[in-house]
Amino acid sequence: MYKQKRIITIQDISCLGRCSITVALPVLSCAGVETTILPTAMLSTHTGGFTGFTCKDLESEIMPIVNHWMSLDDVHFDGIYTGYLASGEQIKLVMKVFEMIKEKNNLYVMVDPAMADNGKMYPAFTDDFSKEMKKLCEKADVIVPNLTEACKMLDIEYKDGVVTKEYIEDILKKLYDFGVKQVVLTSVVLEEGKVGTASYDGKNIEYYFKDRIEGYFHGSGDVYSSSLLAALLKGLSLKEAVIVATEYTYSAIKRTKDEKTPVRYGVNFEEEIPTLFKLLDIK
Ligand code: PXL
Repeated sequence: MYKQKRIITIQDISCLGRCSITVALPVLSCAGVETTILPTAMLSTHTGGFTGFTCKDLESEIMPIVNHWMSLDDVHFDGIYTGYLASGEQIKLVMKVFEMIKEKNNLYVMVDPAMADNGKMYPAFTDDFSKEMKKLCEKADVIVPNLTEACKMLDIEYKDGVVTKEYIEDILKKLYDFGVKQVVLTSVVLEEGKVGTASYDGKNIEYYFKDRIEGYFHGSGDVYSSSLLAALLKGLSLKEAVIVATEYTYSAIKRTKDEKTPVRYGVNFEEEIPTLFKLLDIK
């Protein structure tokens, strides 16, 4: 019998600017996944490309919310997906949440260590935050770092531009040694003008590339991770799920670029949802 999957996504609510929960919820819902939210903070906008944003930390709500869920004897969760987390303290709490929920459920855990890009940490973080994020990644089944996040967690040099397969495959193996089952490394450039993903499941390394679209597109990492998880929960292989996530994210970025809207408001993933349906074979 078909049983609908129910997951929990743990990340902030950035009210304006299409990222984190405001991306994960619609994308996963479109894929038929029931998406429970555990908001860790509420911001007026995300922290990239805006100044003067507000931020209300919701850390004190996390345990009461999870304790309530755990008191319900007929609730079941299939997975947890974490994205942007606001502090090292929040990461520690999230690790506790993993333990509590894992006790009762056979969970699939995805960690997107959303904290850095283009060689730099996001404005709210120092390099030390990546040490905490590494510990969270060690508790995951699948991790989705970009190249910058991988280098920060591994404390190795970030190389901009074209890199070698040796450099990428060494990183993939070191990330796999965190104890995860699947690694999906994004922002990989092996030749000029192309950007893509390298993935590793302990057996095979796969690559998937698209033409680079010039520009920096806020929230595109969240579109990627959410659609990747949607595809994995539908039972697609890692290789197939990477194709779904890459093609969907590419289509949203392309549309945004063509529309010339200010990129800090995120990518137009909404009007590309029919593309996601086609990729996931949803009628
Ligand atoms: O995943 C991107 C993201 C999510 N949430 C907040 C952010 C960012 C990126 O800057 O600032 C609050």
